[in-house]
Parts: sequence; C-alpha cells; structure tokens
Amino acid sequence: MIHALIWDVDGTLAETERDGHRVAFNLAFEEFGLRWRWSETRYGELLQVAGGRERLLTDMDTQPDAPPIDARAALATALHGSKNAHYARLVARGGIGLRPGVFDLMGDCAAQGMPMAIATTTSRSNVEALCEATLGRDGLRRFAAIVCAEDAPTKKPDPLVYRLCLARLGLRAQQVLAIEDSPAGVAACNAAGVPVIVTRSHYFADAPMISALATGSGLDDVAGWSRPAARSSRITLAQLSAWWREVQPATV
Ligand code: XBP
Ligand code: MG
Repeated sequence: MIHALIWDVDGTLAETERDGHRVAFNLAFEEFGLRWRWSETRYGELLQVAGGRERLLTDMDTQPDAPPIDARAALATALHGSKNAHYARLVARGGIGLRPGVFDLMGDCAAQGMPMAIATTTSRSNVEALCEATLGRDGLRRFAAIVCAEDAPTKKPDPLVYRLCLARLGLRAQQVLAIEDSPAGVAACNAAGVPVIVTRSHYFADAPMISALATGSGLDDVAGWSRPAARSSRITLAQLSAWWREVQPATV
C-alpha cells in the first residue's frame, strides 16, 4: 500500500496561478502605484521562475521604471507581502475552488485512513488561506505534514521540500505518492525519488513531464490518462494505489 499521499498546492489542489496569484500581483502593483500589470501570457512566462518574490525580481529586469538594483529586494519583499494579503482576501471570498476530483480523492484518503501531506513552494499563508476557504476551518488538520516555502527556501525543482516532507512523515520516498502539475514539481519528485502523477493545469497543459508515473487532465475523469485506468467516474485512491504498485520494486 501507499503510506501517504503528498499534494502540491498551486495548480494541483486548485487553479491558483492565473486566477489567484496573478490577479493578486496586479492588485499589489496597483496598490503601490506601479503601472506594471501581468497578462495571462506574461505570467505563464514568469512561472518558469519558482517563487513569487523571485518572479518579481526577474520581471523587474524588464521594467524600465524599476528602481535601482540595490532597492529591488526590499520592493520585491513589500510587493510580495501585499500580493499574499490580496490573495488571501480573494480566496476567502470564494474566488478559487478546488479542482474537480480533488475533494473526492481526499474523501477516499479519509475513509481509508491514508495520511495526506502538502509539499509546496508557496508561502504558508497562501496554503492556510486556500485550505480554510475550500476545506473549512479545520481544513489544515487533514494533513499529517505541511511543508511550505518558509521551510524549504530552495524551491522546486530542488527536492528539499519533498525530503523535508518525507522526514516529517517518517517515510521513505518509495512509500509515498505525490500529485503535481508542473515540470518543476515533477523534477523535484524525481530528484527525491518520489513517485509522482500529474494532473495538468492551465499553464502546463502541454509541458513535458519526465518520469511521471501517469499524466492526465484531471482527477475527475479517467479518460485520456497516459496509463490505463479502470472504468470509474473519477481517479480514485484505489486507482492511484494500483498505478503505484505497478512501479514498485519487489522489496518495498
Ligand atoms: C508554486 C509557486 C509559488 C506560487 C506563488 O509552485 O511557484 O511561487 O506561484 O506563491 P508549486 P508565492 O506549485 O510547484 O509549489 O508568491 O508564495 O511564492
Ligand atoms: Mg504546482
């Protein structure tokens, strides 16, 4: 059996990037009196950079009215704080829902006593806001371990966030299964030795996902997955366990 299911957050639990973080960044620019606005397309380019604060610093290199280099780190920190506050408000208003099939799979885990964890590159406040808005006030309690950007400052594709998560769970990489949406997330899993499936999100619909155990458009549909799935109305924990067993070495 799988011993724990590890969730990525942005793009996997919910489509947070285009309709959440991007919108919140633009509200922060407005609040700071900056003319910068990130279009859907530009934000897609910036997603190559892991971390919202790092994304701001990368974009400043292209903005003619960006402050001098030595003032940029402080501006990025202030803008990032404002962005996260806007994001929390947006999410609390119900602006972002869980992706289809996520709640049902969490229900499978609860019903079958399967521990769940979170391994994300996003700030802890964003995880708290999203989980409380979508899973209720006790939403965070569903997870046996939550590892965020503050815990793992070197971000995906670095495997640190997964290594820390495994240490907190007291499990080995081969004993768990992760769910990701991005090439950086999959690369982090690969580097940590964690088996991973991919639910493709808006920005990574066609991106190559190297060594993913299975890749599909979402948990609410068994059609179109890269690995054959049993007939069902959705991807269940039983299906994930079956896929996971197919790639287990005999010793696990
Ligand atoms: C998420 C990220 C984060 C979010 C924004 O990646 O890269 O930077 O976009 O959150 P993953 P912050 O889904 O691979 O964990 O602004 O808090 O960085
Ligand atoms: Mg993601």
